[in-house]
Amino acid sequence: RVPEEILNELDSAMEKLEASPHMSLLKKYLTRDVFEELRDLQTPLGATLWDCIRSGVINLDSNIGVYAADAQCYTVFDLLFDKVIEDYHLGFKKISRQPPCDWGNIRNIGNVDPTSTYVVSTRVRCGRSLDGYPFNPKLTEAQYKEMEAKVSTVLRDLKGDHKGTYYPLTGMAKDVQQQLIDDHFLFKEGDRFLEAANANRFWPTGRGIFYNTSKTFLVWVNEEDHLRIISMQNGGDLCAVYGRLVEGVRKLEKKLTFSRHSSLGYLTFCPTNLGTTIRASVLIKLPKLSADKARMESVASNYNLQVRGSSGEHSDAKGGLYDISNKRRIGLTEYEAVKEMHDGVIELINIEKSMK
Ligand code: ADP
Ligand code: CIR
Repeated sequence: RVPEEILNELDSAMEKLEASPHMSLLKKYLTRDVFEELRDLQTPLGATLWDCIRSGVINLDSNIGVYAADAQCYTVFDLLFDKVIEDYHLGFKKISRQPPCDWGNIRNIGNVDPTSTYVVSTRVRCGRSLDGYPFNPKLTEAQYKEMEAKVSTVLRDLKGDHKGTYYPLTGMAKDVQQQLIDDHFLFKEGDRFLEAANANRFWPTGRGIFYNTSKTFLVWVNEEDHLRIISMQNGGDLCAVYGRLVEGVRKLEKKLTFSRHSSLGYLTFCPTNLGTTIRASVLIKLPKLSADKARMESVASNYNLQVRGSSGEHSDAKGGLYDISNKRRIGLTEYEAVKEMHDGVIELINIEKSMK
């Protein structure tokens, strides 16, 4: 049974949401009917609706507002999650199935800006969860340590292009950490959405970053997801960036088992990352198009692209530098997700060139 104090939290959460002027996907889809259906449910690990919605209730200005406290939440609280997934991923329905992993023919992906006029850098990341472990809110301190030991051992063994060093966050000098964040390599600290989701418990225990000497292949350990696998470099050579990511993931898959759901694909903490978990992005300057931010956002959305600020999600675009990426991650293949960014960014550049 869901404890009385959690039910009380849920009842006041619902009132708070109903009074809120912000339209998160949580507010949009947690209708009274859905709320009544889900209020008294919990997963086998004991996760409640409150665990899933607390981030969006504490941060009423959330875009999405929900996280899955454990993998079972996607099933137990499906009345809420399915709607959020369908809305965010532009039409992935409950009856849809994520196709099998398909990286496609990497050589068909080109440079999005061959003259290096607009694109400053290119990055492709994916998320992975380790089979047998819950998501952040349900992990114990001992599990964080165990997972870090397991993953860092595998990472330290990587060869070739992916050979590198693992740096735990525990004991990292503050200035070193800040420089890595400023240079776009490391996750930020104290994200209020993750904090309210109960995802920062025992911080910095078990968290860390791995990278090769050129900082073109990186792995985040135990931030929002168990693993975030990243490939990035300056310029617009998406083929090189994507190829390095695919090879890196293939090497890691040989040593680690990742959780995959029969219809949702690779499982992640946030429903926006399910499926391929791919976010392919460029940091780009489009001075004419971005003079009207609303117009740029609407043009980008025509190509299923999302616009973020220059330091990632919920940040500002400093110096006119924007982060433009594929929005959908589920309901298409890995190759198609990357191609969506590739084709859309080429179109945006063409529009910029045609503007007076
Ligand atoms: P995520 O990509 O994992 O969803 P964020 O939006 O917080 O998370 O971005 C993480 C970091 O990656 C930020 O520092 C962001 O500026 C950086 N980043 C994203 N895209 C690029 C890119 N194309 N080139 C360089 N850095 C990038
Ligand atoms: C929010 O709801 O705004 C945060 N919890 C972040 C959600 C992830 N957003 C996204 O667009 N990928």
